[in-house]
This record gives sequence, structure tokens and C-alpha cells, in this order.
Amino acid sequence: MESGLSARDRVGVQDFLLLDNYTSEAAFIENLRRRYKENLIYTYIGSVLVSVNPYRELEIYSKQHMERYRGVNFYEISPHIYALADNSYRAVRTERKDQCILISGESGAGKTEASKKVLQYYTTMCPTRNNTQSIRERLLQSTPVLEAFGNAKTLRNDNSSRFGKYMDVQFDYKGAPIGGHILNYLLEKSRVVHQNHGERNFHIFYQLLESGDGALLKRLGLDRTNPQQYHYLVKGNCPRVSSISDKNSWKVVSKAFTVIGFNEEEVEELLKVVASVLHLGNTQFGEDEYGETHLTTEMPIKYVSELLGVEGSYLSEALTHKKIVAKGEEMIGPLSLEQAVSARDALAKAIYGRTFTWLVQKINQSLAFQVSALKCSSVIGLLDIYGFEVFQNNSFEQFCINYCNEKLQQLFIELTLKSEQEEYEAEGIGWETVEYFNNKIICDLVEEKFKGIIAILDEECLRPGDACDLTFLEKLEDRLGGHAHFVTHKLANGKIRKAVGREEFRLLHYAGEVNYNINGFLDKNNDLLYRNLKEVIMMMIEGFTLLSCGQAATQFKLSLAKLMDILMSKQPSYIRCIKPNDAKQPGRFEEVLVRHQVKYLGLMENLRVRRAGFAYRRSFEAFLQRYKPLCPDTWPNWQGKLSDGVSTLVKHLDYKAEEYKLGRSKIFIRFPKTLFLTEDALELKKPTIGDACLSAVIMI
Ligand code: AOV
Ligand code: MG
Repeated sequence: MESGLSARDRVGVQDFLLLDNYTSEAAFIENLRRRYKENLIYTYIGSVLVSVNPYRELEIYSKQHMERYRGVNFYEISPHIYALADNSYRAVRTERKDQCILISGESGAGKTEASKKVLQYYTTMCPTRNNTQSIRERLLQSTPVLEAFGNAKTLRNDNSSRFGKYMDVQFDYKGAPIGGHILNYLLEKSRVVHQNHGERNFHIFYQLLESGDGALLKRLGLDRTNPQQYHYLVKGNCPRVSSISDKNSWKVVSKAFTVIGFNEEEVEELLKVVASVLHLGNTQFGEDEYGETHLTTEMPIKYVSELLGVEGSYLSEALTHKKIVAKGEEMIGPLSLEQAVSARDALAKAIYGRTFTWLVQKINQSLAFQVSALKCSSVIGLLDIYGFEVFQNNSFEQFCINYCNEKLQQLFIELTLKSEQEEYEAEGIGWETVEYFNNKIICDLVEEKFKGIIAILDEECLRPGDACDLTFLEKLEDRLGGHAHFVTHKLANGKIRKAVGREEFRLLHYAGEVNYNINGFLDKNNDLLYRNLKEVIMMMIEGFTLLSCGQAATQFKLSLAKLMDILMSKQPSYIRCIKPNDAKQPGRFEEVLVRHQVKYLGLMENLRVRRAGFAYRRSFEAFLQRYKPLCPDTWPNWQGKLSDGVSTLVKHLDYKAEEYKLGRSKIFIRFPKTLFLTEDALELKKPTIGDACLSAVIMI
């Protein structure tokens, strides 16, 4: 230990509730920083787990570690994700209450790794039933398959999830995992056809090209000798990533397919779609002297039609012409060069998106109970959805993602308040009002019926005539102009606000301000495919079982509302992930970056709600066990009622009436200082009573 520094000074407190100055953001960040320096990446805010990405493998995830946390109360040993996982599991076992674990944080903060750690904990530590052995493997192996198709290298994260995922792990009455179910949200389909500089397409494309066997590639019409020839793979100019081995991943994914129960034909069908997308990307168009668009490449379309079983001529026609219905008559009109390119891209995105949905459904079949006699007693849901995003240029995708985060924040605040209230009630302690920012006003701004942004967008999408992104923006201005959380470039006095562009609107989210560029909002909301392209997909569906179950069209708002219902019906736990630097490097803690995340994860708000009443609460038993050496009447053992023991002890310690309250089973202490003084007294006592007599319980 450094001289003059107590352990508390050196490694900070393991629960932010114990910060002296709990309203100070600086103190909060300093506590995180100290712990991070000591490789202590986990800290609590009460029952919320805050995790800072270590960007290095820590020796804290072994089976021994898992065992250490089994059945142990939250505060008894140092904070860990296993403590949270075990806590939820115990609630499932003892109270039979469905649980959910909500993981949030920005890209690269460690959400997906956290969800994997939780899953590993359950698949390793929970009992097994004879006939459910394989379900553990399937639960685990669903991850690499989904990651191959849904994750990609981005600037922020080499293995970034480009879809939101909610996974239920189902347990039987004995607490054995017996099944699972996955819901997926908002796959970033635009990545299929375009990647920003330094980013890649979805992993599976590179894995297949790098490691698919020769005969397979031949059947798919792919050529690995020159991956640069595939237009959809070269936009980001980043074919290889040092932290990723496409070869190894391919092996892992191939094995995972087998474990999950895909047969060879099914895998090949999937890969046919992957290959078709690459061929589509290589389809080129030109204009003849009359300005008519036509295909300038033959082979790619030939491959696509062969692989997906659709007439080549029909496909070419659909990519260069559109069907319009005017006055009840169907007419065929030519597409411009630009329109043909976007039709091609729309098709590629659509078939990839549907395939992803199919993949999830197929995995769900494999995770469903294999034995009909099995009965699900309770579930633990894991939500790993992408966090609040602010880029230089924010579009419809960021709008949806940030709206989703806004909803999750609302749920978080409401449920935290609710559970606080419930605990006070259960313990018979009067409730104290808490001032907090309720972000419902922003959720309403987005989702309110008839009036909200989504309603206006839908209205504009359905309106025939001149509806376009700009008319949408005008409508927003008209209807929402005076709203406290909505801003455009127009100021009330007729002047121009420079910080918001003419094609943008700004939302004042709970987490900060974001400007959204309205270009593409209407199209993306419609997910428009030209009519005859849709017919092509219908044809593929007939010949191609794989695409047949995709209903890609569910509205995000509706699926989000459904998700909120699911989450509301469960007892939530929270993991809030923080990314310490943008360089993906261990040991670097950049304060500005961390401060920003602390802000938009709403951690200070959370701390304030939890600290509004009492900083610290423990069961009588735990409190007495630890501090009994401090009072001759309770040492070495208290024989009477626990509450009387605690009462005797705190009187002896001279606690003032305003410093604490005794509930039915717990003591509530208002200020950390009271507790620290007690801890210090215990420290002084150690030489006389000896370490061995002290309970092993670490309280702070
Ligand atoms: P994300 O899920 O939050 O980003 P990941 O879970 O993929 O972030 O984490 C990004 C990278 O950080 C991982 O690939 C690991 O290298 C490292 N990492 C994260 N957590 C740990 C940990 N506990 N121990 C060691 N390394 C870790 V995104 O999907 O992009 O939002 O949308
Ligand atoms: Mg992720």
C-alpha cells in the first residue's frame, strides 16, 4: 500500500452510494479512474453494475471465480458481473420471478462481452437435466453464428454488433436451463452495400471467401484469389483486421452450425445468399444513346439467378424497370441509372435482411424445448442493444437507436424509483420524494399518436403527391416548432440558428443534443422496394425456402413497444458499460470520454435517486456479523433478536437518530460518513480481536 493512503483512498469505494460527495461528477469519475488503474473494472451503484472495458484479458472469469460468487450476497465480495448474474438466478430459483438483465453503453464499451459472460455463468454453473445437456452448447453456439452474420468491424469496435438482441434463457423448476429464444432488432442493412472508410461488411463475407473450401466456392461462383473484385467488400478499404482471424472464425462458425443443428444443405442455402449478395454488388449498369439503362455485366446476374432460382431475364428487367400503377393500369417504365443502382442495392439489403431473420428463427427452433415434457418455470432475459449514438452525420438509423435508448432510460428511471419505493414500503420506512428528470416528454415527442415525430413521418410516407424528406421537415417545424426538446435551424424571431443545418432537426435527448439529417427518412421508413423487385423476391420465395419466413416489415415502434412490455413484466438488473478510450487500448482512461458516457448513461441521475434517502442498507444479520466486535454486548455473539442486537450496537456507537433508521429486516444509514467511521473503528480494533475473528464480509 502507498504510504498514507488507506485502501479506500487507493482503490476507491466499490459502491458509488458510498461516495461522500455523491452529487459531484468529478468525484464519481475519480472513483472510476482509481479502480480502473487497479484493474477493478466493476463498481456498483446499489444493485446496478458499472463496468469499464479493460481491453485486456483479466484473470477473473475462471470457473473458480464463478464458484466464488455462487450463492453469495451482492456485497459480500468485490463487485463482479457474476455476482449480478447469480443474483438474478437466485431470484428465479427462490421467487420464481422472471428476470431481465439490461446491458447498455456505447459502441465498444463491452456489452456483448458482458452478455457472453452472463451466459457462460449460467451454462457453467446451473444444474443440468439428463436430456438437456445439448441446450447449453446450443445457447453458447448461437452467439458465433449470429455474430458472423450480424457483426462487423467498425471504427469503434472490431467486433461491433450491428443489430439489437434480446435473448431469453428459460429455466425449469429445478433451475436447469432448458431452452432459449432470441428477438432481433434493427439489423444495419445498409452495411451490406456500403461501408465507411476503415470499416468492413459483415464478418461472414470475409470468412467464406478466406476459408470456404474450393468446391464450395466453385458452386457459389466465388473466387478467393482476388477478394478485391467484390464491390460490396471494398468500400471501406479494409479487407483485413489484425485482431480478427477470419480463418479461425470460419472454423468456429462451421462447428457452431453443426451444434445448433443446421444440416449441410441449410448451411449451403445460407451461403448461397451471401454469395448472391456479392454477385449483385458486381452487377453494373450503363446508359445507351437514348438514355435507357441496361446491364453491362452478364455473369453476376447469371450467378444470382442460378443461386437463388429466379429467371435471369426477369431479374434483369426488375433491376432496370419499374412497374407503376396509374389509373388502375399497370405500366412499365424505365429506371434511371441512379435508380437502377439503388434498386440493386435495395434488393441486396432485402435478401440479406430476410436471411438474417430466417437465421434467428432457425436458431430459435434449435433452442426450443426438445422434449415436450419440459416446462419452463421462469426466464432470464438478456438485452444487448446498441447504445446511444452521435456521429458527425446522424440519420434515420441513429434516430431509431436513440429513441430506443430514450425508452430504456425511461424504463430504468421508473423502475429504479419504483423498486426504491417498494423497498421503503416493505421495510416500513416513510418514502421521501425524489426530484429527477423524467424523460417521458422526449419519448412522447417521438412516439405520441397523431402528434409525435413517428406519426408525422408515417403520415408523410402515406401522403400521395409531392411528399418528400423536406416536406416532412416542414411538417415537423409546423407542428413541433415550440417544443422544448425539438429545434430546427429557424429561430422564433425569424433568424437562422447556425448549429442546425437546413436539412436537419435537433432533438434534445436526455443524453445530449443530436442533429438528425432528414435525407432518406421517408425511403428508409417505407423500406421501399419497387413493386417488381418485390415480385422478384416473391419468385425467389417460391423456389427458395430460405427466404420464405422473413416478414421484415415489422414497425420498429411496435417491436419496441413489445420489448418494453416484455421488460416491464420482469425484474430488471442493469449493467452499464463504459468505454475508457477510443484507441481500444488497455490502461488508458480518458476523462472527457468517460464523463460524456457517465452523463448520457444517466449514472448521476441514478445515483441521486438511490441516494435520495439512504446511502447504505444492509440486512441486520450482515451488519451485526461485521460490526459486533465494536460493542461488548454484541461480542462475541448476540443471543437475542437481530433487530435488538443492531439497536444495541448502534446506540453503543453513538449513532444519532437522523443518521439511520431500522426497517423490518434492514438497517438504513443515511450518510457514508457514519459507516466509514464505523469501518475505521473496526480497523483499529483488529489488533485486539485478530483478523480471524472478523467476518470475511467486505462491506465497502
Ligand atoms: P459492445 O458490444 O459494447 O460494442 P464488445 O462487447 O464487442 O462491445 O467489446 C468490444 C471489445 O472490447 C471486445 O472485442 C474485447 O476486445 C474488449 N472487451 C470488452 N469487454 C471486455 C472484458 N470484460 N474483458 C476483456 N476485454 C473486453 V457495439 O456491439 O460496437 O455497441 O454496437
Ligand atoms: Mg456488441
